[in-house]
Amino acid sequence: MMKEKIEALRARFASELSDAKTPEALEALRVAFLGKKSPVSDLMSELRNVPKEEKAEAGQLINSVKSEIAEAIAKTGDKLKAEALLAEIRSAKKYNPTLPRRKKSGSYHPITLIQREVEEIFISMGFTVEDYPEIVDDYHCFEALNIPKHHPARDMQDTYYIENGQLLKTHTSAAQNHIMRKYGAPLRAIFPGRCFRNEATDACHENTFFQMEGIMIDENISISNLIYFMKSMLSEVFRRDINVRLRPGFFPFVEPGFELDISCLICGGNGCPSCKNSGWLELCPCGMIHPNVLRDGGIDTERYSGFAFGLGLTRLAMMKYGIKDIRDFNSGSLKALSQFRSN
Ligand code: FA5
Repeated sequence: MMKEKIEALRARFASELSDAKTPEALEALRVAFLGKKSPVSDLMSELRNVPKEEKAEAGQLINSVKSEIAEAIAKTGDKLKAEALLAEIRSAKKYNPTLPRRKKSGSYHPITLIQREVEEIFISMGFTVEDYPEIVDDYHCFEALNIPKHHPARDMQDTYYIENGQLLKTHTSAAQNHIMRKYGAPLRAIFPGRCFRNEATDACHENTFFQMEGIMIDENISISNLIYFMKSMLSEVFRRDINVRLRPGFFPFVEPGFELDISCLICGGNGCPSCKNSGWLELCPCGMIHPNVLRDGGIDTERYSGFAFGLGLTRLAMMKYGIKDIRDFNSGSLKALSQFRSN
């Protein structure tokens, strides 16, 4: 009788165990089969009524089913824990050794920053921003600027020629003719660009540097307009009083022509390598556009006149950011360049 009850208990436990799929269900099963009021405890109580000669065997059977149940519950508990761990690992984000560990943002080059700043200033004064190639022809770089072949003014810009007769733009003035022809008069435009000259480099001379050209053509344009725009630009860029001087300068494409220098902000005007010990830095030659240049650009010189300037953008960045040596700009040194704003 006892044997049959134990077999029935085994069968019931086996069936209910197979339904226990979670740790909570398993714990409930343990309490139901091994707790104080359970089939096992009932069997223990019934042992009292078993005849004496069968008691020992019946007791062993009850104990062995009790340990079987306890063992099965422990084993199933371990299995459920292992399955839960596996599910957690599978649902976790996959490790990818090729992904960058930390997002590192770059920074803008100081030339980009100064260029954008000056562009904003001129845009607010009604100028458009134009682009022009770095490889140009002789006509645009020189002849259209009143610098014919064999003119001594060509010696001022030691030029890199390429085999097909074209050349690397020595100054942004090379775009003047193209832009005059593109828009006609009246016209207000700036055109920044990289320039190349075969120069011996020092603290304020590079073989590759940036300029920003500007032209304004309209009726009744005079030197006063030129001085007004130059002053406005410099006071916006530096946002403080700086010493400026205007002196006569020769460029075949302007008449009259000027050199606009600023007092060196690296040494306060006392003289240092950045200003070749003069205390002044040549920053922005300018002048009234020569009638020959206007005519070549298709502009009616009876009606219109204009001014042009060629701002040394790299030198302006030196002064603005206190960079003592112009060669730092092209150094590619992340240590130096990453000090500038990243947005
Ligand atoms: C010119 O290039 C003229 N096209 C400027 C101009 C435009 C004059 C319109 C009149 C009217 P210049 O060679 O001086 O001029 O150069 C202009 C500016 O570019 C200089 O004042 C200087 O700030 C900068 N610059 C010239 N050469 C270098 C160089 N090697 N390294 C760095 N900056 C330079």
